[in-house]
Amino acid sequence: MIYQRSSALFAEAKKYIPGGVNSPVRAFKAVGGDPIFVKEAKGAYLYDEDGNRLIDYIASWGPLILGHAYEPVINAVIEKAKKGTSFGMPTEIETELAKLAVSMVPNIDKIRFVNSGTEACMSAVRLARGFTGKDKIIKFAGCYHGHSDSFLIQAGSGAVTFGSPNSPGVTQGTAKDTLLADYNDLASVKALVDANQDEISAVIIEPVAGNMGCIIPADEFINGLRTLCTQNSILLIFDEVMTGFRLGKGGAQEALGIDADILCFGKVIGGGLPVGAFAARNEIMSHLAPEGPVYQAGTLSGNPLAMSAGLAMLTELNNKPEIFESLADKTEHLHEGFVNVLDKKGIPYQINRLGSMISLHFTEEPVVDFASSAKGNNDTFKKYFHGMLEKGIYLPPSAFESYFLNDALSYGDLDETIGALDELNF
Ligand code: KE4
Repeated sequence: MIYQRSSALFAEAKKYIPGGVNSPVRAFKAVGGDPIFVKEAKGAYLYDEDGNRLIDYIASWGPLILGHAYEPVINAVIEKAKKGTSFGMPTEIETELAKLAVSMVPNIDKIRFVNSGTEACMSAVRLARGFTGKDKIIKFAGCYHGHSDSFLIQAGSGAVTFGSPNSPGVTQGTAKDTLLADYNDLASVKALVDANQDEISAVIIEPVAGNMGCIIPADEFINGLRTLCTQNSILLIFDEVMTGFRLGKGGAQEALGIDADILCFGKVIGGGLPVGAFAARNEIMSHLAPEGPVYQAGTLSGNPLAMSAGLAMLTELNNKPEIFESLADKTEHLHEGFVNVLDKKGIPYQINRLGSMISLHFTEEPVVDFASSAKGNNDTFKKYFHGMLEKGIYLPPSAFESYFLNDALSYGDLDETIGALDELNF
């Protein structure tokens, strides 16, 4: 594969944009080398600036669950754009998407749209603090809820690459209200609850983690967490920015059988345009301005173009729930193919998978939390990432990410991916 034009574009970008990217994880810092600049995409394929065709396993980090340039989404955006792009006034399509989302997701009566997953999670925490009157939150090492100050405490995803548990710029005043527990370790949560009686407003969690690779919660952990929160009047916030509308219509709540108090969304809900959202039952959402005192706002929140993409996407998923089964079957096929190849190669590995989320870790021990995820051999991961890229397979450029399959992937694409792994010499 030739990447000359991508490298030239990267050099030019670095003159005007910090690190040449608008989001750090795109910069290949975790795997080395220059990032690939994409020219266009269709279905399961990316076409980069050097004319290479790449089979895509990140789907823009999750949103493009039906593949790139999905006709119903594209047509909806084009038609809406002809009538204007933004008004700063309420529009009917916001209500249409809100009604659809509320009908698909358990335990929510109302939803507020914002412009990113970060905004959704940041606003959900403010709402929880406003509703409970308590300041502290618990998050989990390795979970990533966006780049709001309260969350950049041992965050996952790109924040891990920079090895900065607390990003500079996050004040001690902020950090003190964020308590840190370990994923799949209920005792670590209980210890914090006992030590901070009546001070904790919420626990925020990725119900299926995707920012330390994919990690599935143990039944006793996630059920115990729900019980602990209920017993201590602590709101349970499910950050479903990744899992929402990906694991199924009802996301992780449905997949795990757990009722959350506040839900955060992003990615799929916007169909590839900038949409985040947070949602809850009326008792909680009635505290949000202008109905209640908890302030939150946004110039482009509910933007008609973004709403049209999200409405087209969620309508497809709502009308064709078989898509979720198709995605899960394809992901299982990839998993099985990887197992057959990697067992033959005799290298230590773990694969975690739920629905269309999957990750490969080069380590002996099961990956159940941030510490065990961080034990993965990153040198092996780098060889894997670049070796697969050379064969036209585009994977997340970090071991601390989940793959996101899209339903445009064919079984031929999956077998080509498995074959590429088989040809790698680690
Ligand atoms: P955004 O602000 O990037 O839309 O969403 C933040 C966020 C919140 N919660 C979860 C569970 C998330 O995974 C994310 C964002 N995910 C990363 C990928 N791990 C986005 C990629 C990037 O940072 O460029």
